[in-house]
Amino acid sequence: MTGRLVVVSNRLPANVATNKAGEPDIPAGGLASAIFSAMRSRPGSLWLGWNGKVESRDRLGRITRSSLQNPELVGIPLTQGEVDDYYHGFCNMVLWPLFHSFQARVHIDLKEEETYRRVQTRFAEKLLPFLRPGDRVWVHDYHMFLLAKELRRLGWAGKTGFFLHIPFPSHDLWQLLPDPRGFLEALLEYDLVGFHVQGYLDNYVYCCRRQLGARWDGSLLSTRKRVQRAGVYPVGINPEEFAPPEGASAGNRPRRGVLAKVVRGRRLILGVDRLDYTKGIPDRIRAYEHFIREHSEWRKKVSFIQIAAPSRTAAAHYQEEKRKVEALVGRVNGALVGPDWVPTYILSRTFPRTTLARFYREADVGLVTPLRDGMNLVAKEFVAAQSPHSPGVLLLSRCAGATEDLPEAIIVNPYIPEEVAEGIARALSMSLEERLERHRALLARVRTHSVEEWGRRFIGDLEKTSSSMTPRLFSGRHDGEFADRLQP
Ligand code: ADQ
Repeated sequence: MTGRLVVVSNRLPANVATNKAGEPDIPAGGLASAIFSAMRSRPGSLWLGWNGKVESRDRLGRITRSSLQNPELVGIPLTQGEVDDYYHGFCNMVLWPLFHSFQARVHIDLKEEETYRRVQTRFAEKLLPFLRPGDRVWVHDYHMFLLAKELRRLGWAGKTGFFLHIPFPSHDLWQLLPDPRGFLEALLEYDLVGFHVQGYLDNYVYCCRRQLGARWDGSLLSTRKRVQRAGVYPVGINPEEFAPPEGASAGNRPRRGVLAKVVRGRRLILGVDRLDYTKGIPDRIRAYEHFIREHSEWRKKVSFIQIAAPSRTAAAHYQEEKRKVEALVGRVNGALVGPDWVPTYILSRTFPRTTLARFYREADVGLVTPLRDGMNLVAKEFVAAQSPHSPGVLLLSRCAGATEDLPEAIIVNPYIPEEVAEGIARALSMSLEERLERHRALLARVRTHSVEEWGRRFIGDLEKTSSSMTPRLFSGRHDGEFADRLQP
């Protein structure tokens, strides 16, 4: 492999410590570890993002640089106004709801869009002096649509890729952006763009055809000015991290774990999500209530535990969602509760990944029913954690990208409580033979589409993009050329 890998995301990974050898000792799992491992094979790599610090305008030059060498973490501060307008504003009030098809939640403020643009200009200016010819830049997610355009404007001609972690919306929704055409032109400045599933790629290609008259040959998008590669890269997990321990009981599902004690040995339905309106937790609770009412044979024999990790807690919609979920759990429990039986529990906290893996293993049913989700890694973690001798059953929303990857789950429409309720009943009474058959197929897919494979394929395809795809008037030839123009 040639060149360093330079990753850019809105936030730097938090709490990265170093081990004795001075290498990053990051918490296992997730995208951060996949990206770190891709960087390790490229000495001198770096990762740039917001370091979580808020500074006044005259102190924005205060970049933080980690003592880590591979990768070095380069942290950029934001002003309070930028946090409000760029992050809480345009990202969380426009892009997040719009791309998840929650049109009625979109609130567009042109001042916030302006700040979104300005933040990316500054990210590009801060990044440029660090770049060397031969570097590969990999930009992540909707916070950074415009970064390649800004880098190109400053003279960067190197290979630059973009991966979108959330759905790409249909054209009907895309055109509600303040500058739909300009945003697509900016996205075309990347040499490679990647999506979780074919449907998002199809939406992107259609938007480019419709707005820019682009042509598509199945892997390359072309306009008069640009040629870009675009593809599908389903993000995965590290299955080893969630796998049951060697020699795990070959018999029944674990009945003595923490959650089994909570539900007093009853059958267990489990939901695990960040608390966000896209995850559909209230709809899920209502569907569970419907299930209990329609299937009285399961009364007192099953309980539902929803683990809801706090997330974006400063946002008003988080507070609203939290109130809604707690009120609903109270109402459902009040209506259904019987002596010695609590139908629903909500645990509002985060857990270490090893604990989550044990929780998944204890559950008879994994209830993963987001109203919209780019991929959904919980579904894959649930599959990886199951005992191969007596696996639990995954119930998965057809509105999650993961459905394309995990078709052997019970697939349900999360907007139809009756359908989710019937799915729960089916999952709880599924024969061991069918559970084993479905689980074998699901696990094979989770193993094949691992997070390592995701990183390898994306970087491999970025390498394949040709520099002739990015004809430039200016292209940097040595370190100093960029560094002279802008100081870090
Ligand atoms: P998220 O919206 O965060 O990610 P998801 O893919 O489900 O959604 O990942 C959530 C992660 O948080 C999982 O790894 C899960 O284990 C962890 N988590 C959830 N609850 C937790 C808890 N209580 N304690 C500890 N950990 C918890 C975005 C997109 C997704 C896409 C990913 C990756 O919205 O659609 O799958 O990026 O691209």
